[in-house]
Amino acid sequence: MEAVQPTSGRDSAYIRFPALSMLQSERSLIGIHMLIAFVALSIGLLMGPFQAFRRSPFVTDALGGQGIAMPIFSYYYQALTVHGVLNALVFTTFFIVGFSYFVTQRSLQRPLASITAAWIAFVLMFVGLLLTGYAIVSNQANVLFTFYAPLLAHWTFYLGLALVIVGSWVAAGVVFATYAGWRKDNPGKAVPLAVFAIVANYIMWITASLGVAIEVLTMLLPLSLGIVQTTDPQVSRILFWFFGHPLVYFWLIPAYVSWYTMLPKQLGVGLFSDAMGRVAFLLLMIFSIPVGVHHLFVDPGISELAKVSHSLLTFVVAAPSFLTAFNLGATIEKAGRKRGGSLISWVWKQPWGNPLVAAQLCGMLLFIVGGITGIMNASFTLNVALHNTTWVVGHFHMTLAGAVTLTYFGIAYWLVPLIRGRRLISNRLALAQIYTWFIGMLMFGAGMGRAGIDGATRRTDLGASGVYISDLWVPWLNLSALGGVVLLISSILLYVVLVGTWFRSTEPVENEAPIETEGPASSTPALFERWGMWIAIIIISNAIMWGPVLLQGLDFVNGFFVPGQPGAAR
Ligand code: HAS
Repeated sequence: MEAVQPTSGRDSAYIRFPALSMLQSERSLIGIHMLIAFVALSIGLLMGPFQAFRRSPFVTDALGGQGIAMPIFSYYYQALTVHGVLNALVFTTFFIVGFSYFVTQRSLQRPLASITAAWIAFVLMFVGLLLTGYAIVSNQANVLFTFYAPLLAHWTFYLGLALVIVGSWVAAGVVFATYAGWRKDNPGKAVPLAVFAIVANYIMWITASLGVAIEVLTMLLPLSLGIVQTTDPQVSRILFWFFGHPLVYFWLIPAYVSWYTMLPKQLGVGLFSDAMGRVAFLLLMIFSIPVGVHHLFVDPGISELAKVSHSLLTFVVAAPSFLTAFNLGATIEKAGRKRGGSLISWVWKQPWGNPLVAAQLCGMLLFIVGGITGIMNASFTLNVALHNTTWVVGHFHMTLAGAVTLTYFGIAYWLVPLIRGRRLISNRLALAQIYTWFIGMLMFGAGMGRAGIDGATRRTDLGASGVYISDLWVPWLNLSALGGVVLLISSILLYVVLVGTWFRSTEPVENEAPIETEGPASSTPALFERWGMWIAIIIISNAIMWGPVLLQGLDFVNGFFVPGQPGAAR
């Protein structure tokens, strides 16, 4: 692996560890994103097990019928907002932006197009985080991470989130400009798959976040400032979920980057099919937005036609993940067979003792469960029964808290040493952390999912009343709490490893980043990188799939989908 050559004056402050091939300027930038991400996660994580304990009949009974108090944040919904916002919005966004810079700079072997713009993006996001944090800590924003109307927060909450989004747009601009520079210098070459995926992710993200930006700027911020006195919750929910579903793929795609482009290197084999990977990323980019009505199946102000068509497209957006399962399954099997595995034994012939690999493989196993439960959610009839039950909580702890977060841990376990220039403090502890997370999340997800089938409600402070509506929930909520204990242990281990690596590790790092710097050996169709054409398709498909929903929400067209019926009932 050759070191990146400085190409301009600003890069002459060259790296302390040339073998690591990361420019010093980028290293600080990426490092600060990781730092903020993991500090935010440390607070967000702590709230998780306590949510589970508070819902557990066993814990409540042991405390004489009083639900356990939440740590730091006394109010249940405040703690739940901290948990959701810090884990699902702050940790992910800072991690993804930092990781995207790393992948782009390192994979394209060139400095970021503008380090100044990247720092401006960081400052915007950080100031946004402080504003949002102020609103939550001062108990003025108990609106959860899905912050649509009619719940209302202090204006600093919305302004903060708007700044985080604008900051992420600037960050996307830096990545696009770096890619454009590479494209100009490398005509006819296919860009490495990792950067292809990052570019697709940001195109999707910018399109999707327009919805929430409009919601915040035209509805929630004016309302919270008292500029307007009323708002329309249905339109607010429509704009939120235009953004809310693609948001989950914004989290997922960086994990896929690791599975597609880094895991094969860590396993010592090539990816089964690079072209199939590109198709999967394009499909995710196009189909992740026009499906969001599946979060609004029980809303009265949405037509049945919109619900059915978004439901059908939700099955389509699962297709790239099926392609991924096939592509990665073949790759992992190849690696297992190379290690002497046969028809079945390739499964345990993987390096399960390597925390970087184990994190990703365990993440994949959880994603099988998360994927199946997601497809069940997409079915209208099942959704009506499961929506707003703890089943959905089980689903997203298998996907986001399971597959995605475990993979981010696997990435952090090589990226933090690389940034610090020191080896991971202990492979054993890291491994214990990964497996406890895997087991704890399985227990938690199984408990939540099963209780949800029996109708256990999500987003309700069961511990406050000490009353459990159904005895059927009891064993499953207790199982979730047990999962919470295991996850608490895992979280402590995570910070022992990360903080220990940062401050106590003394051995210089030896490993290279597991990242490709070349495109595929075989040629891929130039069509794949015709971004203008894909963006046009995204605009047209969303105009078709969301336009009528929004018009109906705005009451421009009464009964657009159901002629003769009155407009949205609110
Ligand atoms: Fe979801 C609700 C449908 C994926 C996150 N989802 C949520 C919410 C969150 C979330 C946070 O249709 C709740 C939001 C809220 O608070 O209200 N979801 C889906 C579908 C998919 C899906 C169809 N979701 C995700 C991902 C998430 C995520 C990814 C986060 C990262 N979801 C829904 C629906 C709702 C919903 C409804 C609304 C529910 C309601 O009523 O409120 C699909 O994309 C899933 C496709 C995945 C697969 C699995 C592929 C498996 C792979 C692993 C391969 C394994 C290998 C084995 C190779 C088809 C790729 C390796 C071998 C070894 C030896 C290890």
